[in-house]
Amino acid sequence: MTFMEKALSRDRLESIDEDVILPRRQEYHSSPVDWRDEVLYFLLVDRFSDGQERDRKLLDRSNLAEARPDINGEPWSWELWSESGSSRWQGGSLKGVLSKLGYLKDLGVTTLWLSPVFRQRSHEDSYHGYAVQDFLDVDPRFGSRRDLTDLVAAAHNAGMRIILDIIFNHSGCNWLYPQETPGGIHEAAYTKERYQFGSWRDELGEAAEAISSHDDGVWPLELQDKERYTRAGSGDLGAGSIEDAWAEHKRSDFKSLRDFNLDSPGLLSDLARCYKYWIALTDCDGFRIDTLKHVSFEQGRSFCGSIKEFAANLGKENFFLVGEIAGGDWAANRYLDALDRNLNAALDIGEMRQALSGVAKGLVHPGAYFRGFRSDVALGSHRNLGNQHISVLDDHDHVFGEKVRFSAYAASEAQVVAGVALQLFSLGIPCIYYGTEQALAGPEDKERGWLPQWRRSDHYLREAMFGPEHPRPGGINSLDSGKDESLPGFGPFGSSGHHCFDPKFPVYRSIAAMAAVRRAFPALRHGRQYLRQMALPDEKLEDFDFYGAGYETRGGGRLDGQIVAWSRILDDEEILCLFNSHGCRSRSADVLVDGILNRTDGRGRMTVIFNSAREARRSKNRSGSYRRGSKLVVQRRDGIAHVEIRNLAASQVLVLASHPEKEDGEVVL
Ligand SMILES: [Ca+2]
Repeated sequence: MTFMEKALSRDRLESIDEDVILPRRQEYHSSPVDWRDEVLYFLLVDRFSDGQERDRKLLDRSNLAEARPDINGEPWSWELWSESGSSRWQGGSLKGVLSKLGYLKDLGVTTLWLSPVFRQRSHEDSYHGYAVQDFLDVDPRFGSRRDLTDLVAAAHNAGMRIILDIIFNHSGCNWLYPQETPGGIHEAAYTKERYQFGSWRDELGEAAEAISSHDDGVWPLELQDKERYTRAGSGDLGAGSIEDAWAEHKRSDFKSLRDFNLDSPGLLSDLARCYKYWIALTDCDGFRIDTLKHVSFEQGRSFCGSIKEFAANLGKENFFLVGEIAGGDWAANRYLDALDRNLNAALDIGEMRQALSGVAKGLVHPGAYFRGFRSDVALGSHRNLGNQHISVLDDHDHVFGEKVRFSAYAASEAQVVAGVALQLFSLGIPCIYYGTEQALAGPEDKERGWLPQWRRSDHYLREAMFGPEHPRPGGINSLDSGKDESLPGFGPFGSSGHHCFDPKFPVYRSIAAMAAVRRAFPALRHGRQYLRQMALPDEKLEDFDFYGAGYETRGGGRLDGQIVAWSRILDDEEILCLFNSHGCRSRSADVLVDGILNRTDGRGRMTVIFNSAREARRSKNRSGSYRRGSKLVVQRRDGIAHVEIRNLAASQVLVLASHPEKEDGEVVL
């Protein structure tokens, strides 16, 4: 019997010391050689799929009214839709994710990052999964441990990988502070000292005399030691220096989630052992580590090093550890330095996410994004390797900026494609947030202004893509199989009962085509990166500006959405990527290319290997040219090698390669 079969044949595990027996000399799925070859996709398990889409219609975006049914005999209510999304489990599951592997593979995704799957408190609506009650079990609302191992096995069979989202900074709100504690029993006021322990919570969240069932308190047993919690209450999660192991942001509870006192003897290795169990059980390929900024460098290094060694000993030499480090690029940089090789990468959730978004929309200077790769700025030297950062256009938190998806204020679907192009073709490991490929955007424009907490609440980033008719019941009844018929499901664009998995949708098709280009050309994954100078057609060539002269002052000092161009160079191959960052006007430019790699005697050519206007089903292709496989002459004037780009449609993406042909002259793709 394999370790997995033996482990699954056991009932739930109660003790790390007694029950967690780890395997040796078993066969495990090996790691990728280089994570830059992967395309990540992050999904919230509760909000992605329940596997029942065949019983629902595909959402018709031209007739959303049809997808807004009466609720209990009353007309559709936006308030109820919003309430459903903010506070209820919608019913997505691990089996649902498994049912969508084909959809994801065809999109070009190679690695799925799942939101945390571990057991949550029974009575709480923590559908996001970050409030763990049992670190050794899967939440029954998501499925079983068997469902998780089935999912990883199926993903591996399909040539895909799975990253689990883990938390070792805190547990769920599994106990209460004593009555009369300043600030209250749930979120006590922060203290530099330590509060007394109050009481464990029972299955309904009330104070319990003792832990007498699986639903009470916290599991496994080792975490029931009261000394293992910091017990400092809930403070400012940004306060203090990240260098200071005892800073307020490190000692504080994460709002109501209970901070672990990682200095407590044996705790760090117990938590590491829990997560080693999940590697051994599921054969997963990496971890995304939540709230890393809230543990000290030393604790982070120790935990990550221990996980890395364990995985390596199972034959997973390159087990991926990516940190969520709030506090901006500078903080992420410090953790990458301090944890060294024990941490592979950081998520670009700070300034870079906003820069990526702004550049794709033509709202900020392209330097805002591309400067982030320079070695003299925070994270620059790490980014220049491309394997230590994960580019993010949207995620479930948006810790910086408004809590609104990129698509919500995009000028068009083509602009969403341009945003993802910037992710897929620039340095780093791209991570697509679920629903981006369907241009999910929260509610439609005319309803946004008045909706409760619009722009401020993260639930508008978290639509249930599978379009449930109703959410689960609230509180402990969420464990039942029933639905709460008094609320609509939190479907996309303010809908319920209609799903949004459309492989014919233009954005989906364009991303799939771009991912294929990324796969075919190593330079797009491993190449050096250079932002390209350009001149507008009516400018002199000596006006070539590092980021395009047209950016600076046209339109009365405002940015004017010009072409953004950058090259990826690997050995003697140059790939020029460009897009028109203007949301509604066409643009032209002369774009500099490498004058040594490309012949400039009139015989040098660059070949179109991708054109988004050709990929999108309904596009009018106003540029009329740049057919895939067509060639542009590399010109030289006043000593400057360049290609002429004319009439690129709004948000149109173009990729040119210097050597796309095989030996027989046939162009790849
Ligand atoms: Ca902490």
